[in-house]
Amino acid sequence: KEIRELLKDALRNDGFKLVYQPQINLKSGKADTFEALLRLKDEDISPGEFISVAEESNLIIDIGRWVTEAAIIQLAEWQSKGLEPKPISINFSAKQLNDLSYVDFLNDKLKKHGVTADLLEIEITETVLLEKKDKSISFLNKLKKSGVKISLDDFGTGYSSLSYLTYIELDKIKFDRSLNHKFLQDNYTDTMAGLISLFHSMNLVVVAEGIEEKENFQKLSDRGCDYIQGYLFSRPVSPAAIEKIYDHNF
Ligand code: G
Ligand code: G
Ligand code: MN
Ligand code: NA
Repeated sequence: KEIRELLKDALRNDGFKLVYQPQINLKSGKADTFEALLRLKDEDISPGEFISVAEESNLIIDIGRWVTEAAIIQLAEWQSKGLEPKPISINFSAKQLNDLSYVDFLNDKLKKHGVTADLLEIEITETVLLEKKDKSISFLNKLKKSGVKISLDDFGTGYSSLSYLTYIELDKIKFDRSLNHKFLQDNYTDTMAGLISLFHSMNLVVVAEGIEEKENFQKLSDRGCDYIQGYLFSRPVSPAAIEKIYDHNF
């Protein structure tokens, strides 16, 4: 079957699930945000593959809404179990800027499930900021006004113009794995420290993604990085597995 058909089936028949990867707060040593990553329940197709099909076919609009509500339901479930509230972040494709009632949808679902907006983070990439500038900025400002947090994902992989950092109020910046690998080599650790303090001066929380080695974790920690997300601490795992490490000291 074509991937597009599998995605349509999954939307109709509850065929998607979310797995979660913790971001470790280096001050507390605990997980305090969980990134939701989409999976097909019954198919062994990587998200790298099916997300691009979803984007090309516009199915990403409905899928993006499914992800949004599923994350909100998860927040409500953890809340009802008495767990300390910790945010979930979700990924947002540039194509979803065409979903003009997305912010209304999001606000409705937060209300319906009794979840406050500050527990949801939306991860955007540079392409979201580059495409159709005026329209996307007003979309993002409306999103921001609803109270959700906005983070810039995959920093260091694109053009990384800094001017767009002034268009909208971002809360977090996530350094891509490839950037971390380059700048954690011995000759560039000062550059890494400088980048982190540059973003701190803009009141952004800095997350380093894709950290697999203890040595790199230590370097980032010494240079003032706020959060680390990577296989060193945890792969993306099921909600049940997240509950087991919810308050764990990493
Ligand atoms: O864990 P991983 O292999 O899941 O993710 C591969 C890629 O797919 C990443 O770039 C990630 O941002 C993207 N991705 C995962 N889940 C989602 C989602 O729910 N929505 C969007 N737009 N992208 C996602
Ligand atoms: O594009 P985005 O940053 O949303 O994608 C997150 C992707 O990075 C997911 O596919 C996730 O599984 C993957 N990832 C998270 N931590 C690590 C890591 O330590 N190493 C590698 N190779 N991939 C990681
Ligand atoms: Mn992401
Ligand atoms: Na990334």
